[in-house]
Amino acid sequence: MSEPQPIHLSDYRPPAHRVTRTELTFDLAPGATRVKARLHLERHPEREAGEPLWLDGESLVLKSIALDGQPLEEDEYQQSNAGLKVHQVPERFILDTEVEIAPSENTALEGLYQSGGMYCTQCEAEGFRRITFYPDRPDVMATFTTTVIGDTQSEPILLSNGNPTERGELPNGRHFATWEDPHPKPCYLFALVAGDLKKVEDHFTTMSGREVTLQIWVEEENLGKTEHAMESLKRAMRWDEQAYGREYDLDLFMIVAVNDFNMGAMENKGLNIFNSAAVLTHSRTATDATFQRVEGIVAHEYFHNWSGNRVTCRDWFQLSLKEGFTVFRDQSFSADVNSAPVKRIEEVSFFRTAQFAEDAGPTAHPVRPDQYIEIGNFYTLTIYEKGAEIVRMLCNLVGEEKFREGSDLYFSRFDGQAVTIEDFVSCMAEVSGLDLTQFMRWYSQAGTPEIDAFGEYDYARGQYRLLLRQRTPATPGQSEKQALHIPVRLGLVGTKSGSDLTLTLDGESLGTDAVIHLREEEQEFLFTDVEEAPVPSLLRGFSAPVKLAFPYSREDLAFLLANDSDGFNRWDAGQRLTLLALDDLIAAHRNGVEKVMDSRVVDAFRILLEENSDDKAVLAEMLTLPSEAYIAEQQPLVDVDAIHAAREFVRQSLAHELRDELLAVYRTNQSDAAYEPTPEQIGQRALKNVALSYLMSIEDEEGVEAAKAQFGTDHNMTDVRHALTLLVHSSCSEIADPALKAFGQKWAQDPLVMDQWFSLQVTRPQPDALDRVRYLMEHPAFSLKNPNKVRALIGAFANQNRINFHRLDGEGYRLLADVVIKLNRLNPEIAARIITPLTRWKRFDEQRQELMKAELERIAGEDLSPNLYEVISKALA
Ligand code: 0A1
Ligand code: ZN
Repeated sequence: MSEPQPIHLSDYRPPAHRVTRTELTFDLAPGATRVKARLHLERHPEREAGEPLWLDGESLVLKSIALDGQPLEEDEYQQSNAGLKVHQVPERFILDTEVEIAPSENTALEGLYQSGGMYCTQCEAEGFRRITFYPDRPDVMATFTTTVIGDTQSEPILLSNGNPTERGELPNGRHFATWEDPHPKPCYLFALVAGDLKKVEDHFTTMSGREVTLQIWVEEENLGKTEHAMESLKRAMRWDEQAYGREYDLDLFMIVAVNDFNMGAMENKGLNIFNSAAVLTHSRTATDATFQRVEGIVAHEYFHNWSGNRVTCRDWFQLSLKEGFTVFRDQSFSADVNSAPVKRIEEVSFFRTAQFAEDAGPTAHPVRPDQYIEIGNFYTLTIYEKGAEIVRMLCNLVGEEKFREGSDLYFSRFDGQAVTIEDFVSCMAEVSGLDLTQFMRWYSQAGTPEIDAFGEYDYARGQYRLLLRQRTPATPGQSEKQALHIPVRLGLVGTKSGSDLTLTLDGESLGTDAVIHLREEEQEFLFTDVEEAPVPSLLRGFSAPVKLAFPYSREDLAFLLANDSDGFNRWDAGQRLTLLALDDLIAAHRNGVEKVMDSRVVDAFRILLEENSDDKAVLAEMLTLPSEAYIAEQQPLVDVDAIHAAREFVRQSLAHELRDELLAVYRTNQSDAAYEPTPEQIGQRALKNVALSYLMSIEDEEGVEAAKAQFGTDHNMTDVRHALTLLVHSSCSEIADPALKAFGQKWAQDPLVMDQWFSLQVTRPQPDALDRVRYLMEHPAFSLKNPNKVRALIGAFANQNRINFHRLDGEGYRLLADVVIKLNRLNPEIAARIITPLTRWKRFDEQRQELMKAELERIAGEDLSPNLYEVISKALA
């Protein structure tokens, strides 16, 4: 392995020179695009005179370079594979360069590349250096003017950031368009798109009465799939005005859909570029989950216009400054426009499965890392989701009103600047008067804190004593951990009354639902005037991103499931109850003992099914068993087969015991109303489909008929896909095979539906799943060059088909490693992501550990990209 060197937060210095204005001209050609850059530069006031000029640049062929109009001699500058140094420069000057790049060769999808017939860019984090020589760092902010020259025929549409100022014809069938972005921005927010695109247009009037034109640009065949994104955009724009007082600041806002994209979407100023999977929807092609995801991502990217663009990051260690805050903003938006309790359940259930696993693995890192080799590896659940949880805690600590005051202060004080996480938190401290010094440890300390809680009720005194103990396990590079400031929201639910008791702490009445602050390693809270024995409802709403253990009995949990006033904790009580039953079954499976279903779980589920809850989405979540991945997170050593067997046993036992109730729920929630992605309809479909899943787990005759009919009715993709998945995952091949084939033929021309077709096949539990992966990798619709396809086929198999990926012959691991080795050359960013399940090898039994490690070592023998080098060396450390 070659050894790329890490970059450290503690080494930060402002750049020696800054760019105030950037003028770019692109002359597009697939294999030889010419980029001319005119940079208006000056010495940074905090740096001394006489320092050389450094410009980042990778894979660029330099054609010319001139300083203040004078071509530079060869000894006046020095070029390396990382960039270009000009030895002597004046205080203020203009630098002109021209380089050549090859978009058609760019399979990494960073910088300027081609996706299908169109050109597009991805510059975050460090892609701009693959376009031209530039100080490619977020603390250099300039205004941009961009001229794009392309073919009139193949690139009739030429887009960039800001407002269009000029366009015209050129000789040889060429034309040009010029764009001006008046807002100073770092180059990672630069974007260019050119191709044969069609648009859907709408308008938005801002709170101060300005008219903004909204455009969504897509390939012609996708014109019918933009409505939901447009509606989501308008809702997000209004919401940001109302919730944060933030108004849009250009006359034009554009979204472009591209098929080849490494992530979900990108917040480039005025020109958001989206993975087509994160923007296109239609009731016939997209599921409810996709509709909701699109709404959230459209909002996320739009919200970045303030949290990220107007106020940006000083350096990439501060990534969570924009991402954590913006995720919190998009979560709040989604909660406001949908059902808030179900949103919170979905978020937390995902977080506890995936982010906890990251925190427990070899790539665990703080929300603000202090070092990295490749920043592309840090677009993680920790930076995004844990970052959002920290902002949520801040909001709860200072209260909603002060939080708004703090964010107003942050946006006004730092508008147009590149700042740090301290700058953000200090605004919150300033407006609230709170001391957030200890709280800052959340940003610097990696790992998931664990709280052990114990409670004791004293009948005679009417007191409840709650003991909380915190510890954070060691993570790589951080063996010592300090106590965190953990806000624990709680209630005490009276076992007689079934309602929340008044909380009196240190003589002060806190109401029936309050937050206590755990700051020490161990702290005792004594509640007085507690009139009846309570069951504590702890960490309501998941008030802190921690694991909390309390010695609940199954009766306690069934009680909370029935009585807790906090919807989130009701759900969590159900999950905890099921997990206890699963623990017993996992042990039974291991010991070869007969499995017996816990009747308390059956009773609890029966009550849920019979109770006529009006929030069907929440009910659907309550009826959903913890995933295999989440169950695995709870185990000290993961036993893949036992977990699968135990979970299947619970599923089937519930289906047998509650067959009639499930069928009734399925039937009463059938509807032939026209599809709408409303929370009500989505909840109803979710509930009906959960019921159908149970029935199909035992291949109940009427269940199978229902699934077949639901597929055949072909009403909307949510129902069709769900039914098809259940059939393909069952043993009913005589129904599943023709259905699968028909579906594949019908949608052969729609790449986003084909992604679903791939995923649902390779997640089937049958032992032929791996052969199907290999077979489908040869399918004409599959390509290793398209990240969506890699995720749909390889990612789905490795992450969602645990029993087959972890086969004891090691074939699953081998398959993933083969793909990673190919992607190492094609697309290092995707290679370093898709490998994740292999890096978690230490969590498994010895035999699997050996097999996984052997594959990691095989990959390590390759000539590794920095991305993979960083991940593999951590995994093998
Ligand atoms: N800032 C984007 C995420 C993003 C990051 C990197 C990318 O390419 C390497 C693309 C997108 C967001 O938070 O949505
Ligand atoms: Zn973001």
